[in-house]
Amino acid sequence: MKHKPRVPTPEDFPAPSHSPLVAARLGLWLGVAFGLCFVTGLLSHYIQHPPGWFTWPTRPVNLYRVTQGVHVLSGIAAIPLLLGKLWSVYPRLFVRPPLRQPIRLSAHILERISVLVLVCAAFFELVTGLFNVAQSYPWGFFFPTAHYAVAWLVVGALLLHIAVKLPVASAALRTPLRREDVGEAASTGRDDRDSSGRRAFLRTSAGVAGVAVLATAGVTVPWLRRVSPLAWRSASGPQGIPINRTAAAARIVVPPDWRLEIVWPGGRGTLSLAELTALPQRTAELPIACVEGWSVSANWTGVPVVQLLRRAGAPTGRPVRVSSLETDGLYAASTLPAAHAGDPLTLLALRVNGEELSADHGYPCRLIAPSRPGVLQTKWVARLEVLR
Ligand SMILES: Nc1nc2c(c(=O)[nH]1)N[C@H]1C(S)=C(S)[C@@H](COP(=O)(O)O)O[C@H]1N2
Ligand SMILES: [Mo]
Repeated sequence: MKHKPRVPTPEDFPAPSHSPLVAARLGLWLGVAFGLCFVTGLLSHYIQHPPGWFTWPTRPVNLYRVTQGVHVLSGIAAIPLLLGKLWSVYPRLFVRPPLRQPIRLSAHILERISVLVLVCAAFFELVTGLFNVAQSYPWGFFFPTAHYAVAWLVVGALLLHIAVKLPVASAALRTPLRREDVGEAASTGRDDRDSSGRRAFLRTSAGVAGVAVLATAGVTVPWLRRVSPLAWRSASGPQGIPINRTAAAARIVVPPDWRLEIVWPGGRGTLSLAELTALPQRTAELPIACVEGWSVSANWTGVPVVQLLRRAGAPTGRPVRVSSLETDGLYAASTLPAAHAGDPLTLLALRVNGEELSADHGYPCRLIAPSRPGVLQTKWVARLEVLR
């Protein structure tokens, strides 16, 4: 028998996974994953670029470690869920709206454009996020800015998509997987086959997302380290902590006459390393929690920043700018908000896990503060400046 070539219609894709019952459930899971990813990403952005109204608590000490772990792992879970969802709905690309109703046609085209924006933006976020976690930047733009801007595009397009699909999706979610029509009488053999096909597809999608999370969660959940073959960072760096930027890469040379400089409006003081070491020390277990999702706890020993300021006669209760010996580099300095600067667990650390800080971990001293992104835990500190 000869067929004339023709454009397919959705009826040409009979697999049970191409069902609104499947698409709506995957959409719901994906919505939860994207929602978690967006909220935790927004928090991370605000912590690094705080608007005036924003404050981030210093306790629990692992708070940022948890929110950023959720950010990266929900993004990883979203990758297989998004692929499954696209598989489930792609036959709808071949829906042909009636051409004779121009209003419906233009609404249809607008809706399709918003879906295109959603899919492209979502892929952009997931792929750039994955590359960032792998510390690979095969592109010309600055990752944090682009990743943040496109996140808003995803949220906008997603809200529009949810609004448009709400009637269909909520009906589909209320329909049990076994029947296509709620009012249907006794199920036929074909229904049974379809329903087990739909279940199998959903189970596989959830399973793949679960395995992806387990295979990577060891980067931040210590008791999962042994079951996470794809964890991109572990506790195996020098002194038990990975290093993102080495002293050599940052071209750090500690001058033999290194002194810590403390500056405030109307005053200035300095301390030698011997003087710092002679001050009362505090030891605390605090995590390094990188924005890339990896995190490791360690025992840090040093002088609380608030004690240093008091001793120098500088005012407290204000933000403090922490600068390093690095002359360039994006992370050469960071600002402690007033709450973090005043927290007794915010240390200028001299030792980690009982040893003097190695050059790569920030010798002669580094900042380590509770509930703070790794990128703001400045190494090779040279200067503290109390801001107004
Ligand atoms: N001066 C300086 N401090 C820095 C960085 C840097 O590039 N320069 N990198 C930061 C980042 S991104 C992280 S995750 C932590 C890593 O700390 P570690 O090398 O002790 O593990 O240091 C932070 N402190
Ligand atoms: Mo980092």
